[in-house]
Amino acid sequence: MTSSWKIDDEAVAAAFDLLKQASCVLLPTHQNVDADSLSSVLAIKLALQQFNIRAEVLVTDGEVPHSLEFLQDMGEVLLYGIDELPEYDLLLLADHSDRTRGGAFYRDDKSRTDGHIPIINIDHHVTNDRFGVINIIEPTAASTTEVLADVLAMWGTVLTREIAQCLLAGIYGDTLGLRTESTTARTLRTSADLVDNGGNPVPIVNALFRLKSKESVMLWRAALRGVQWTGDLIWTELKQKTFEEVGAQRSEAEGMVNFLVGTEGSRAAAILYETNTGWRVSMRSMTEDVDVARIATHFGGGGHPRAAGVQIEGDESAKVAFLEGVAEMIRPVQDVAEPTYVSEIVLD
Ligand SMILES: [Mn+2]
Repeated sequence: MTSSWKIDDEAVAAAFDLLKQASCVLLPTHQNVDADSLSSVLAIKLALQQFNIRAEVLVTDGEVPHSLEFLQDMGEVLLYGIDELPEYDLLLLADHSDRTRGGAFYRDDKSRTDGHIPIINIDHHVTNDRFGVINIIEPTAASTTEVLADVLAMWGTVLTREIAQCLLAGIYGDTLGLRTESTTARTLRTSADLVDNGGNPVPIVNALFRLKSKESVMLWRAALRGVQWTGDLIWTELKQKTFEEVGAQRSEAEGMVNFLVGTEGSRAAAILYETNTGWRVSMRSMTEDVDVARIATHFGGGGHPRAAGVQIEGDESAKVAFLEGVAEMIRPVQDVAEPTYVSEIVLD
């Protein structure tokens, strides 16, 4: 697969000008922070330090998932709701498909991302609605960190071992270790360059894909027990009380949907996390003609063709309506069926 995207160098230069004028840049992660989100903002913070630009990483869920703790060696982060927010005059939202993705940081005061403090938007979601004053969006990039590898180089950043490790972790996170359809020759070349500059895939692969807590395994047991089908959609649900019972974090179930999507006979997979007001749904597809970003957008969410998410508000009937709606949307378009004949001749 070739990938010919080219960064908008005017936008990259304009972003750098704006950053140089800021007294403090706030770098919030998106909610349900993942490796691409946290690595992106850590890499940006490290890069800006080289130019004496003050920047602070804010984990908007208020906690760093266990599997991402290895990234904290790359720099300090502020936890929303625990650490005091700094005075900031510029926001850089990386890996946010829209301005509402900032978790509790956004929900507690929606004016925070209304644009009165200017926003630089760097992302790779095809559904990104270009909410920034400057938008650097590459929808065919495998991760935001893949975009940043180019952006940081264009700013003249020295690619230190720490920055290389952050960028590599983000690429590995969003490509499940260079295994997704979004992984291009360019992604592989960029990853190789990062390894040449001191990036090490081993701790990344271990932390993201191999090591798991006992609690995590018990959570998976509960999720597997609850596997169901609605049409060609394979799905499971995790209740809030299950997380309490097994003592697991929400992020520890994230791999489950990637596991389910490979099930033969399915056309899409979903995991439903119970919330106070409904469900947060994570969806996957491995089928060329099933675009889960389109389905998620239909229900008010967004994402990528193979991985997307949506929030469902309401009671059980809203959940059933959603599942049946998805099942309908993923139904294969029937070829004109050959008439089938029942033979009376029984062949051995
Ligand atoms: Mn991403």
